[in-house]
Amino acid sequence: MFGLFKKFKSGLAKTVAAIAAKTHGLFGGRKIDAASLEELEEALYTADFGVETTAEILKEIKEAYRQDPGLQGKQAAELGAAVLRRVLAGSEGVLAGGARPPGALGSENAPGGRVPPSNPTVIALIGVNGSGKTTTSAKLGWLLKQDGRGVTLAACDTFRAAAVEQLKSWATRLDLEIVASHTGADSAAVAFDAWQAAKARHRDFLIVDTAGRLHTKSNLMDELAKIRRVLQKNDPTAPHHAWLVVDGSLGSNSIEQARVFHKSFGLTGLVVTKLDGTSRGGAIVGIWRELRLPIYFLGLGEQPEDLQPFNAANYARAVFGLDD
Ligand SMILES: Nc1nc2c(ncn2[C@@H]2O[C@H](COP(=O)(O)OP(=O)(O)OP(=O)(O)O)[C@@H](O)[C@H]2O)c(=O)[nH]1
Ligand SMILES: [Mg+2]
Repeated sequence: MFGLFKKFKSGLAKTVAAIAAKTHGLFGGRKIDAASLEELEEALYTADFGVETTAEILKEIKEAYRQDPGLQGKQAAELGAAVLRRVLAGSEGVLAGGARPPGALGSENAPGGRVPPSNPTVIALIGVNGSGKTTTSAKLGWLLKQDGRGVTLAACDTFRAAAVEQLKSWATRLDLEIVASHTGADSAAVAFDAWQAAKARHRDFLIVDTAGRLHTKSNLMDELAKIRRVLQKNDPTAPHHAWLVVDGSLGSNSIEQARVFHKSFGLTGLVVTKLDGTSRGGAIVGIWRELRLPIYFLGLGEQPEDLQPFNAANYARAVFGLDD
């Protein structure tokens, strides 16, 4: 599960166009000057990198330019990418969990020498309506399966008509195991049953899709708390991950959402989706700076393989149009 550089570059193409093509591309043809610096500054603002990060990038490049008036565009892009990496230090979520390696204690009893996990690692995906929870559940299940992990999906959006069908059709398409009930069923009961099924089948991960909800609606936030309580009847440490799925094109709006969800539910990380559809992919940096919640995955398109583990170096180099 490595962040594929080419995916970052193509998925972030609109942001790359705003930063790299307008600035690095332009720099490529000529050396740094006052006009190109101004263009870079404007492009960074427009792409939602935020005041602080933009200032830090400009400061570094201006300093290098002062010392070397022959500074080339590519060198400036390298400096910008290095600043982003520094700012994003610690922002990469690492998904642990799953089966113990063959040869570990008890492995002789396991099929194929693979040690079943004592309990599934539970990932709950939450967020406002339409942020990408259901598609992320499916894509994540597929990604983990590609990585050799056993996965069960829990269709806990029993609220929206057709939500269960949506996840079921993804599960069929990607050949994923799913536990679902009907629209209107108790979502916490589905979570409970899905956990039991995942446990009985020795699955490594249980991915819980939940209904979209406004963070301001307390009754719906209570439903999330109930899902948590019920999961904890099975495993007091569940859910091991509670990720807010945020639409990356919403910029600073998502920061406010995340704050409220974090306060009422206790988030452990983020998935930022729809970055392929926006030229404001710099928002990730602001989100990290403000919230300090690790970013686990980025949604860089609609296909299963477009969900990529967040990799700060890939991200930083991609947006500045550099090679990996
Ligand atoms: N281009 C693009 N589209 C995405 C991405 N992630 C999700 N989408 C699309 O966004 C739309 C909403 O996605 P869902 O997964 O249904 O969102 P949700 O959060 O489950 O929505 P509710 O259950 O209604 O709250 C769908 O059309 C997805 O295909 C992404 O990374 N890139
Ligand atoms: Mg959904």
